[in-house]
Amino acid sequence: MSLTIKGINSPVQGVDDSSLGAVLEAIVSAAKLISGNVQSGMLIERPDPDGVRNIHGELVHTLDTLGTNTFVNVFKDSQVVAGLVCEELDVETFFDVKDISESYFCVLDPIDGTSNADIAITIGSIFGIFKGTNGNSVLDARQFLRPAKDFVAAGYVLYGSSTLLILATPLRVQEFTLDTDKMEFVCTRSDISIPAECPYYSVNQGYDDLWDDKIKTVVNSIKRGRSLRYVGSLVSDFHRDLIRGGVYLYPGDTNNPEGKIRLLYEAAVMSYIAHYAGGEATNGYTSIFNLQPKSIHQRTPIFIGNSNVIEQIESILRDTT
Ligand code: AHM
Ligand code: MG
Repeated sequence: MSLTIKGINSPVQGVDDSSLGAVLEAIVSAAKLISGNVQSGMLIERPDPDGVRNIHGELVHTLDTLGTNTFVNVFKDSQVVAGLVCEELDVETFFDVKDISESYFCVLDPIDGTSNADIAITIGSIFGIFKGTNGNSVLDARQFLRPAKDFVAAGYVLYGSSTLLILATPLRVQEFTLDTDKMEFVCTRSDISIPAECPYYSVNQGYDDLWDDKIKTVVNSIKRGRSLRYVGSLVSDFHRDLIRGGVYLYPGDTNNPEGKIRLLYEAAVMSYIAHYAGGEATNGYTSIFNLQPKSIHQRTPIFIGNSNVIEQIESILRDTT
């Protein structure tokens, strides 16, 4: 079960549907374009504090707009992506396709961590892919309000000192690195599983005054014997945990009871990757892999990484009064 995807130099394992292959080709071509934009850094990314804000109240950066437009264009051209939910677009977007019964629905954070873009720190694009339900002909939010376990594939692109594509399917989690001479992705890790060790934890410790006692107990308990690493781009922090072992926490607090991370196009995607790499993700009480979203831009608290540490967190939250 493998398929040749334009832009990737070896057949991709876990994919044998040509329409899904076309979705991945669209993502690969967007990744290459955005990688070039990200490399330009401050030549194009000049945040304007008085600029437009998105539905989440966050400043829209030049790269957010470029990233969104790039994905919208490749998905539209693909003729196989029938719909998109995107962090930067208030409502669902639908596209014409060749054959609605062979089409897919994507969720997307086009550029995660844009507040790091003007300081040359790693950022990324996060995507999840659903096969349509109800014969695909229903064109509304129902196509997207599904748990992570329904994705047929999901992943992210990391724009750092190199550009990486992480692609998870139920068969395996693979890593591809962009060869910038040939402008094609090369498989660099063919079957990723989160290591048994968990040397790192990541959390924005600056919010500790806003946490309730349960969260303080969780953080105090899991930080023992571990090094703190916090990039402030979920893709970067999660990628370290995927390859080296670690846990990422973004709990709710008094200002944001549901935290900051969006369920559909951030937490669910990462939970899917973690799941097929042997890890876990929870909102503290329920597995995010199985969590049914209620709205497209819903937020969720998230604790994700090594499964034994996630179980420890759930047990602290269950038992602490
Ligand atoms: P974004 O998708 O709008 O960039 O926001 C999500 C980002 C995550 O990548 C990161 O982990 C988090 O926000 C950092 O938030 P904070 O600055 O509150 O720690
Ligand atoms: Mg994000």
